[in-house]
Amino acid sequence: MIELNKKEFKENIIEYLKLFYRKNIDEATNQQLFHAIAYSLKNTIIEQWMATHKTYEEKDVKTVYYLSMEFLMGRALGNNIINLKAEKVVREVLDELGIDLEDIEEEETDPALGNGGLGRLAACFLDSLSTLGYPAYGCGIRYKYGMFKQKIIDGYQVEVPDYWLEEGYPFEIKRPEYAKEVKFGGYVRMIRDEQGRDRFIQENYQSVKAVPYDIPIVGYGNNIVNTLRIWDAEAINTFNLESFDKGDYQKAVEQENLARIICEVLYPNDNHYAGKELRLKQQYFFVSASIQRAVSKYMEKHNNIKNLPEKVCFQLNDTHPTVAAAELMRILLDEYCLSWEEAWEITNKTCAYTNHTIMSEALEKWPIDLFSRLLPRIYQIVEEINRRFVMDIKKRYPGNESKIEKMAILYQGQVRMANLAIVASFSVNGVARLHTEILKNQELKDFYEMYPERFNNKTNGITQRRFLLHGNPLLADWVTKKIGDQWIVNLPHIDKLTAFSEDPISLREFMDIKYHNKKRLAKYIKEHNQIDIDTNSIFDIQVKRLHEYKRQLLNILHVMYLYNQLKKNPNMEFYPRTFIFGAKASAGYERAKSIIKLINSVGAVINEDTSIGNKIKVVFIENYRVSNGELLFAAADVSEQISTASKEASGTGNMKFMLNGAITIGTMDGANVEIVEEVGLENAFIFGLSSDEVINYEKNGGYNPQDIYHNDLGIKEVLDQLINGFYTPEKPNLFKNIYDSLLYSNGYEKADPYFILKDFRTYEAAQKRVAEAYLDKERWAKSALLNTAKCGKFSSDRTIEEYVQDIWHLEKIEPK
Ligand code: Z57
Repeated sequence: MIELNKKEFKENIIEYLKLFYRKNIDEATNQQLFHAIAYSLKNTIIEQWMATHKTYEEKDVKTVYYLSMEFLMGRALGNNIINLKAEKVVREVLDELGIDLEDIEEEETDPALGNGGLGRLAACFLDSLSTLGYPAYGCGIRYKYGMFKQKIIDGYQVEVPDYWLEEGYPFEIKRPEYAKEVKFGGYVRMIRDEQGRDRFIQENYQSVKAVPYDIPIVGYGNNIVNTLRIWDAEAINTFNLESFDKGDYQKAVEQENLARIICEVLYPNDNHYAGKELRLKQQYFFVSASIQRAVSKYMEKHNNIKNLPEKVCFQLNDTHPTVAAAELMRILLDEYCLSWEEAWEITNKTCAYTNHTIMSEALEKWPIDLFSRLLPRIYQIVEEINRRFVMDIKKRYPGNESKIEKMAILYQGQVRMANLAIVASFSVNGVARLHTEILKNQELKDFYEMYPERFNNKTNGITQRRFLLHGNPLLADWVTKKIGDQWIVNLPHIDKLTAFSEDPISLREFMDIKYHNKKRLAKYIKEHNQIDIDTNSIFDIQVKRLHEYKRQLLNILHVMYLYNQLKKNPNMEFYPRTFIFGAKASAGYERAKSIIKLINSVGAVINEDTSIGNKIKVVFIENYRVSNGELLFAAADVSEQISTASKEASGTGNMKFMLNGAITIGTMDGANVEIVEEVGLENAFIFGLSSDEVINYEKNGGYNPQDIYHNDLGIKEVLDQLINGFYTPEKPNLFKNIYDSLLYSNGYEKADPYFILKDFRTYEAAQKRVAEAYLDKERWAKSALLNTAKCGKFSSDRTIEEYVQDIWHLEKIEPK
């Protein structure tokens, strides 16, 4: 076991401050201290990292390559200290130097190379892979600008570029020796080689140099460090100033430009496909580099490419990296001269695909002209995959044109990436039981019929190391005091807390901790929002990306409804409630941005209205991200998981709240179904249409929200306030778009496509049950505690063990 050495650590901090900044400890800024501390920690990490890779080489291990456009890592310093089990030593040293660790952690900007759930899942998976001792690489893009920073100005979202590398990132290492060339455009020429074989050569292309940067992923206390490898683009040096003709010069400039823009910025869309050419360039860029490198690394140690599947697995995180299958085919066909059948067998045994959504607007369908222009050789290969697949369909379903219509990869001028991913993979998985069932029985029914053995479920999970041990130290210490520290690496152990669920003293302690965390959040809100919130009120929190299907609108309409009630009846029984929202809207998603403005407008009115005696507050957390998420989960009483049933593939925020002892108010959607199964219906507040009901309505053309509007005065009053200037007197029309979306269909959408009015009254009733339940403090405490106790299933450690068992078949490396 390589451990952090106290004396060296302290000396290194002092040394680095001099070396990097010409400063003594007492002169250094907190930012400089952060860097010096991070580098000093990296010393130990590097030792473990090298040892890990030595072991991997000696054992000639099988490795999973997790290909993902997004890794939403969050801050590394605190997490690395925890996973190195170095907290005690670090705190001692920093104490001696008069430095506060929390202040230093605040200096790190969140690496936010992801949008939301999908990117954060990738980050949790890396943490679990290292902690469990499985050989893995995360492969992604080193975006220069990550997820934008959100400012709220006059209630509106304003996007500010996130230049996360501004101060340098201490944990990364550039590895120029592993650079790979990636080619775009041009055309394919067939030649006959000396052995008389047909060879395909890409000509007149543009290319960039993909240069990897490695970031260590430290396992918890086990001496194992895996790698997140993110690729940057650099210009290929063809700029020869002495002799260039016009064509070369032009091309050199174009190549430089391509290199400059390709990794410039993360597309800020979550669950939405925009069809931008640059996005496809990003996809092929990091995929080609990653696959080329994985194949070269394999061939350094093995002589037979045909055994690649024994040592390598590519997991495709959604369809975004699906060109991986065609890229691997290209390498096997064009560089290793395998036959199509041989290449296809290898590819099909090496690629596995995870589906994360059934939302049709998220499905990637590239126009063939764009795809074939940018990736001419890859397109040829996709054409051949499609040709053979269509033959298979015809053989299996003679004369059934509709099967081809639904399943072909190339159809009506588009490349359907999900179809390609399924056909090219040996495994297709959904991310929660309900989601996988919907895939099998509805969305991907035809594929399931053809390849039933490929389909499997992997219910998502989260890492308890970040979201409890790091994010909620008070609760973490309490849990450890009660049941020992096994839960840190074996979350199901946390069920031992059940024994305390009837013990009044334990319940008191549990709620005291919650109270402290609420105070911590209240302080943050005071500083950032200048709002005083009542720490005895119910903290009711909805934090996630802003999307109509997630129904932040249902939540805020209900707040408006409660406010109307209170205004009419100021003396009514009402337990004070703080409604907290946090959400980024994709920069081009107008409806989502209107909903943010609505939340802020409602907040501005209600928070100032003294006539309701501060019983309701509405807070919008600016720039919701991993770091402030940790504060929010720890402080929540109520977890809002209210998506339209069938739409949220899994959700993972739901699990983070549960872990921290918040009670879910939610629909039977995604992983909520399994959460309720674990904790019991009596320890959650479930409401709304079932996924079958929603799917049925959708099949039959929706429902008529007008009936509800005209028959329910409470709802009508709220909706009318969207168009009568109640919240924005100077701009009474501001929310007309929202009003219209709830009541009228247009060319694209049905009226109220997310069933907000349909579910309103059952939601309102569930919220009433919340309010009543909170009055019984002990009962509430028991429920909250049981949520923490019953969340063992939702560790990403469990999820990863299932991936390893069913898909990756990796060997566990025991700690040294
Ligand atoms: C994204 O964050 C998710 C799905 C997508 O297709 C894209 Br693009 C982005 C989310 C789902 O919406 C969540 O329900 C799920 O928990 C998460 O992916 C991780 O699987």
